[in-house]
Amino acid sequence: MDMKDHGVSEHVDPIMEDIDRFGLYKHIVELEAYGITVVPPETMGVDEEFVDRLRNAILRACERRNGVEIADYQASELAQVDAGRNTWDLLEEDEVFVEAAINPVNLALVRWLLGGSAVFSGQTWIIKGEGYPGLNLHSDAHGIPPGGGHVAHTCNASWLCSDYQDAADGPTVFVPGSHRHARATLPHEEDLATTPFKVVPLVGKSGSLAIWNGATWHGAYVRSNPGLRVTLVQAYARSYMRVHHDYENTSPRLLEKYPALKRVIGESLYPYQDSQNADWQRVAPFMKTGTDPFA
Ligand SMILES: O=C(O)CCC(=O)C(=O)O
Ligand SMILES: [Fe+2]
Repeated sequence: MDMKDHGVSEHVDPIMEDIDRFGLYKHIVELEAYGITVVPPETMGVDEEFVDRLRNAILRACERRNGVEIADYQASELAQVDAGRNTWDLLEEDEVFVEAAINPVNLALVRWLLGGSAVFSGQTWIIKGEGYPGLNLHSDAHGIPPGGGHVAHTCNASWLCSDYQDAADGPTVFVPGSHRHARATLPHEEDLATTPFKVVPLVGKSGSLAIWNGATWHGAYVRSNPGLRVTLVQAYARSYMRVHHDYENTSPRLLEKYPALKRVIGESLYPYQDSQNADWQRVAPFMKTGTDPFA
C-alpha cells in the first residue's frame, strides 16, 4: 500500500511521488536524522558533462567579474581576495545555473524540507585555494529565533564541482543532528578547534549535491591541497522569508523557457503590489502554508 495513492494531502503526495521516483528515501531519512545528506551524481541524474559546464560557468564568471585568469582549476593559485568577491547572483550568467537551480532531484529534496511553495533565494560560488582559511560553525537560518525548529525555514543545496576527498580539500564540515537545537551557535560552540560537538567533514565526488537544513550547524576546514575547491551554493527558503536576491525580476525569456524556474521563484505576497489593497487571490495560497508544512 502506498499512502500517497490515497489522495490524503494535495501537498505531500506530489513530493512523495518524486521521492519514490528518484529513490531518495535514504536521503530524506538522513535529512531528518542528521540535518544533512550528500546525494551522488548518479542519483542527481547528472553526468560529467553537466558538472564540467557548471564548474566552467563558475570559473568564467569569476574571471569576468574579478579580472583574473584561471587556466586549470586543479593547479590554479588564485588569490583569496579574487576568489571571494562578487560571488552572488549567478542565475543569468549562464543557463547551467538555471539547470542547477531547478534540477528535479534537487527540488524534490528542497520541497521535502520547505514545502511545495519553497522559494529560490540565491546562488553564490565558493572557490577555495591552497591555504585559504577555514570557517567557524554557524547556522544558515539567520533571523529564526530559538524555538522555531519544528520545520526547516531555509536550506542550502550545494553542488560540489570538485572532489571532496578528505580534510585537506578544505570541505564543509557539519555537526550532525544540530538542526534539533533549533538555534544559532553560541560563541563557545563555534571554534572548530574547541567546540564540544563532534564534527564530520563532507566527503563526495564532483557532481554530488550536499543539501542541509539551514539550521544544521556547519563550518569548513582550512584547505591545504593545491588547486581549487569549487562549489555552487544554492539557498532556498519558505515563502515567508526574505530572499537573498529578488528573482521576480528575472528575464522573461528565462522564465518562459523554464516553467520550473518560474514556479520556484514564485511571487512573494508581501510587500503588496498595490499598497492600498490586499490581493486576495494571492493571500489564499499563502494562508495554505499556515495549515500544512508541505504546502
Ligand atoms: O564550505 C564552506 O566553505 C562553508 C559553506 C557555508 O558556510 C555555506 O555554504 O553556507
Ligand atoms: Fe553557511
